[in-house]
Amino acid sequence: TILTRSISTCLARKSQISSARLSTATLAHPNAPLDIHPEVQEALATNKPVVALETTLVTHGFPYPTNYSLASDLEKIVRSTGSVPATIGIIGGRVKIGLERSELEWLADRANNPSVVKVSRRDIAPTIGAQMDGGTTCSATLIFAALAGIKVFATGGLGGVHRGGQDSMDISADLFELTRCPVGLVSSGIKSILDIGRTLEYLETLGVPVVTYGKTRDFPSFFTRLSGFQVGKFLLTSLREAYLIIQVPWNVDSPSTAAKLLHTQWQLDMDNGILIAAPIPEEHEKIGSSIQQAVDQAVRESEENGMSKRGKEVTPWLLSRIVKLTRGESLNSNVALLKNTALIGGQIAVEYQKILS
Ligand code: PSU
Ligand code: MN
Repeated sequence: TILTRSISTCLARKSQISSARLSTATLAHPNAPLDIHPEVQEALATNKPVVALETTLVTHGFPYPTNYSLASDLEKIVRSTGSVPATIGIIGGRVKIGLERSELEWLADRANNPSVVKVSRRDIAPTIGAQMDGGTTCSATLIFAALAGIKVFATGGLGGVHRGGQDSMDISADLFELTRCPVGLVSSGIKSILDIGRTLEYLETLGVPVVTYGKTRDFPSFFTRLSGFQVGKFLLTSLREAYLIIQVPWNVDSPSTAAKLLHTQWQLDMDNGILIAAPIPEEHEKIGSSIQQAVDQAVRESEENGMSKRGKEVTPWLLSRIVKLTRGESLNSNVALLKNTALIGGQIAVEYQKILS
């Protein structure tokens, strides 16, 4: 009991420290170029569930004005679960954790600022130094969520190992960032343009837990629910049952199980994130396979025309090419899977907060 008491004192102290970090005034560097929206600040200070949302999908993923309405809808969905949304981006060289409508509109309408930066970890300080605007990728969003003490982040597709990545070494910074940010990231897996098998191998090497969410044991394939890759060995919801079913991957089937997993990870001081992969809702499954053909075509084209060697431009180019090839159909699916992860993210954040209180 002495041991457990000292662990709980330690944890209590840790949570005090992290809640003390919540307002900008008490950040380790109080003059850092970072603003936490008052609503988010209040939520964090009073232990309300908060869900981080990224803005690369606004600045480089979707066209205007769909991107603006989508981002607002995602915030609404998070709210409907009882969580507070914190959409993260960079405006005029300041990091914003939680955006005003006008700020979101500013980032969304690229006519305002055609030079808006796609910001991953390496781009943060230069973007701020140049006082520019930026949409944060998963990697940058993870960093700022962790800094603010936000434990759940919902997005569509995580970056990963690109096809041919074993030669080009094009591996998204998103993967490594999950090793240093204690955040549960809910996504529909990784983007369809990537190499799923190698991405899972890489995440395994990095020690990032990967779990599927819901009924399927298959790692989702973004536009479709199945990829043929299973991610682990047994079922988390019932260990006993798990031993009876051989070859079933790690899987959680409820917000509370997912929250418990996050809690356990951090209770043991493993300060890395967890990838929670929620497949696209079933009604979008059918169209998914035809979209996947367009994906494969776009990837082939990018190899032929040299786009695949253009660093961070590759992903936005492929995504817009897929929109053209599918006459916009891929956007509908992308919206659907994003709304789904926002909902699940909100629910998990609520359950996580329940465990803490
Ligand atoms: N998924 C989308 N649209 C996007 C992205 C993902 O449907 O724009 C963004 C995410 O922000 C992700 C980034 O972090 O693409 C990965 O880019 P790269 O592959 O260059 O690391
Ligand atoms: Mn890349």
